[in-house]
Amino acid sequence: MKPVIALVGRPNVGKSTLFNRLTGTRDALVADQPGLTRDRKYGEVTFQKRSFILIDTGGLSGEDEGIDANMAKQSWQAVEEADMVLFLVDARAGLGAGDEFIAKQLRHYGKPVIVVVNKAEGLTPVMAAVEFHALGLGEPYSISAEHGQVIPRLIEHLIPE
Ligand SMILES: Nc1nc2c(ncn2[C@@H]2O[C@H](COP(=O)(O)OP(=O)(O)O)[C@@H](O)[C@H]2O)c(=O)[nH]1
Ligand SMILES: [Mg+2]
Repeated sequence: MKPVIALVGRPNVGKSTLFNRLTGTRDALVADQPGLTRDRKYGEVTFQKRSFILIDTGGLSGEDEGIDANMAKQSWQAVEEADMVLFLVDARAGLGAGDEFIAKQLRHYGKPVIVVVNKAEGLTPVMAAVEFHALGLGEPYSISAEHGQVIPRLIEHLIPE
C-alpha cells in the first residue's frame, strides 16, 4: 500500500499550491485503497521510485467553529487517515497562535509530523525556519511551493529510499 501523507495548516499558507505542484494535474485513483474516503482531495505523487498519496485539506484557523467546523473536521479526518503529516506554516506571516493550536492538536495523534516552512524563497532556510522550532515538532524544513526548486529534496526527505 502506498503511504498516505496529509497536508495541514492555517488557511493561505500554501497547502493547495504545494499539493498542485506535487501532484501535477493527476487526480489520484484511490478507490481501491482501504481506509480512504472520497470526501477529501487526494492526489497521487510519483517521483523517481517513490509513490505516495497526498491529501489536501481546507485549513485550520484555530477557532474552527461555525462554517469552519466542517473544514476542521475534514482536516483532522485526513490526519487520521495519514501515515505522516506535513504541517505547513508561512515564513512570511511568521509563527502565530493558530500554528501553536494546530501543533498542540497534532500531538494527540502521535503521527510523524514534519513542519514545512513555506514561502521561504529569498530567505536562507535556517532563518526561515528559526522561529518554528518553538512548535516542538522537530527540525522545520524550508521550501517554496510556488518556486518549487526544493520540492524534490522534500520528497527525498519524506520517503528515504
Ligand atoms: N511568496 C509565496 N507565496 C506562495 C507560496 N506558496 C503559495 N503562495 C501563495 O499563498 C497564497 C495561498 O496559497 P494556497 O495554496 O491557496 O494556500 P492554502 O489556503 O494553504 O491552500 C496564494 O496567493 C499563493 O500564491 C510560496 O512558496 N511563496
Ligand atoms: Mg487550499
